[in-house]
Amino acid sequence: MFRKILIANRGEIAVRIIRACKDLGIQPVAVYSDADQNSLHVRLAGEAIHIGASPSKDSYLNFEKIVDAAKKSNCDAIHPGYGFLSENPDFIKYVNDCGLIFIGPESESVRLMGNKTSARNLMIKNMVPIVPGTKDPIQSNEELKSIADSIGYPILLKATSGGGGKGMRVVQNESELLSSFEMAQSEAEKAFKDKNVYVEKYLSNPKHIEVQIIADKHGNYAHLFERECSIQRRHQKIIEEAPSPTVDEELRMKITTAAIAAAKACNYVNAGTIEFLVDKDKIFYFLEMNTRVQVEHPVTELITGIDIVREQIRIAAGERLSFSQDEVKIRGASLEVRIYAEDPFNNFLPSFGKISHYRISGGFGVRIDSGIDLGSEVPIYYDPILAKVVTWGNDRNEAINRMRRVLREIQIVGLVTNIPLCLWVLNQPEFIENKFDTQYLTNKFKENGEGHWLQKDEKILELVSKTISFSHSKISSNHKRTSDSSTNVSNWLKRKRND
Ligand code: MV4
Repeated sequence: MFRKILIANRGEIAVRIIRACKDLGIQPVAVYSDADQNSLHVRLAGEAIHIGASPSKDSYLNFEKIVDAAKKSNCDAIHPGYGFLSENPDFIKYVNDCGLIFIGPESESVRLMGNKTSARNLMIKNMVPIVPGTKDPIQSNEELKSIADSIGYPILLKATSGGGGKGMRVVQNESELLSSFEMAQSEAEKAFKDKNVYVEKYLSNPKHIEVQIIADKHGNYAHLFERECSIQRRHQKIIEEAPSPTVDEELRMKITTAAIAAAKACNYVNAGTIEFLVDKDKIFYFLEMNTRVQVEHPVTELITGIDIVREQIRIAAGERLSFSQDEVKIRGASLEVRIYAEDPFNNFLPSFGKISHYRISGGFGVRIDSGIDLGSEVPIYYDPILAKVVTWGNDRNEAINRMRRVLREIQIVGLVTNIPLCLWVLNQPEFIENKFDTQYLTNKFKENGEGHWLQKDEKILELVSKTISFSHSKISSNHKRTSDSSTNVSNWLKRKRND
């Protein structure tokens, strides 16, 4: 087993991995940028190495600085977490060439799955259903026209090197086709330095359901069932759950079998996720594979009792899966809410600053993976996720009820958070009755006017208990009053425009 592991990440996922290391008796080593000097992950690691300036490209995205830190601290392996360098095949190769172990899949699996058309072709070969569309990037306007006609509108143009919703464009009819094609290509070129675009049939109102898989270096594969991730806004997931209330035994059998086939197809090792779109008739289609540990992995851990990060580390060290497929059972239901430093009352404007009051929740069936603490400064440079609140219940209703209780107990002052929005969703009949899909929040926002829709909802004021409305009004006034946070917001807007 490893003696020391370098965690090439920050925030709540760095904390999560540090804890798994400690539980295994491994010494965790943190890295941090200027902005993260006093952050929770640094304080919990015991040993931490400064790797550069606050912008990610100068620190968390810098290959050399991260590998140098690992060597300097005598680490055996690097855990990348999610985001940053976690799905960069060149980084994996660099780590290996430097004599270190990357806790994740092989570079080649990541490269293969990162290219959406090569992933689709691999799925076809392995009998995994994909969304109808092209096998290869589009070469000409004429080709595009005839393909669009044969698939039928609406179609979706997707960047071959894209993923996670970047570089997609819906085309409703032929009149928009060529201009959309040009725009999609130039967006793809800008974002991924690859202008290739391919075509899929556009599925309206799909559900997003994904399967957690895990494999060791000895050829053992297992799935850990599915997660439902349809409650999202602009490709940012907000609430996830396991199991999916949509998935019955028949669909579960089919979709998990397909997920294992997808993982085997790219010789996958370590933890990964196969994303599917599921339509009203419960027909499922492979969308893409995430070759990393995901934000929402805890809901799977709570229903299976398997520590996914612990398994990741053991697998990278050459050990076998600590369980077999038939030992994995679903027990109860789990819900995760992502707490973001964003103002749902004001167009989701990011909120930055110092946490001046912090009360977290707890109790039976509650897990909180937080990257912040009283006194933490939330910097502008990174993802606005602060913490994840995860509940377990004997059934979905119990998990939802518990989540409502927990969100009302939490107090975060000094920043604006999306907690009121999460509470609102948890009380919508569509959510409770599983009548939602990936378009649910978008449609709700359209109906109510994005930005100020929550304020128009009388019930939310009642629902968001005294505590939260107190925190919120206090936070909003602080937020507007301090010159610091307005400077922060204008800096953030500048950075956004430069991106
Ligand atoms: C789609 C789709 C409809 N039809 N593909 C968005 C993220 C990226 N991974 C793929 N995405 C989608 N692909 C076809 N052919 C709708 C989406 C989509 C979506 C998917 C998953 C979760 C949330 C979503 C929100 C909007 C659109």
